[in-house]
Amino acid sequence: MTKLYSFFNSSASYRVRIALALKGVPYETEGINIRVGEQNEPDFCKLNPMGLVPALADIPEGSIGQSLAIIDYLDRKYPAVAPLIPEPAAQRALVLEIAYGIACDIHPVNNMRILKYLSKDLQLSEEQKQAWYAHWIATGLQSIEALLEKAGSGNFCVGDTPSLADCCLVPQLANAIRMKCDMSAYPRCMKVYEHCTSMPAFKAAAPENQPDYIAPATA
Ligand SMILES: N[C@@H](CCC(=O)N[C@@H](CS)C(=O)NCC(=O)O)C(=O)O
Repeated sequence: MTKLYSFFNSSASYRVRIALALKGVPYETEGINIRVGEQNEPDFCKLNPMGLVPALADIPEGSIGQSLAIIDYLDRKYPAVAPLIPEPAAQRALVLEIAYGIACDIHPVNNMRILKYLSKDLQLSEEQKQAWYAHWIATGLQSIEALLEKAGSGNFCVGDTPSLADCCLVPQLANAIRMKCDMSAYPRCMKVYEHCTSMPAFKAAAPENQPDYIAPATA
């Protein structure tokens, strides 16, 4: 069976889990605990040489890394169910503009290895690291809010059905909310978030519903 190498709290993994659930593709989860460095193990790096989750494996083509490449693969492989990347040029461009804005411009600067580098190598304090995180979230989400306005968003980023843009937006917002960022300036983003997270496919993909979920320490 198809395997998804995933970490419950990884937003890039969460994007792919949403796509798999929307398309109804059965798969097994292989938990990769990025907190203890399992993403850098040689066996995993054979599946994804970037040393980052997710990776899709046990498919006829071998394995695929990069969440957007995986979702594009799924969309080509299962085009009849829940199409995620529209064909018409204008709609497609809007969906990709939002998805790339999140995956290429917002997510990378707040990835775990970057935050670890800020703390361990550059010796930034917890407050400084939090300020870095909140700054790039605010900068990025302002732009995404403007893109949603351009797209005329409602329950979804673009159009009346979920797309790759929603697969990217929901996990990014979940991270920002978990990190206690102020979301009041992004009503369009939050409307999409509230609607999508009420849908069964998005619920199935949520971090707390994953087999490798680790509850936060209470203290
Ligand atoms: N562009 C990659 C990003 C993947 C990525 O950054 N994954 C994170 C979790 S969301 C990760 O594996 N982090 C491990 C680390 O920072 O060492 C994708 O879309 O798949």
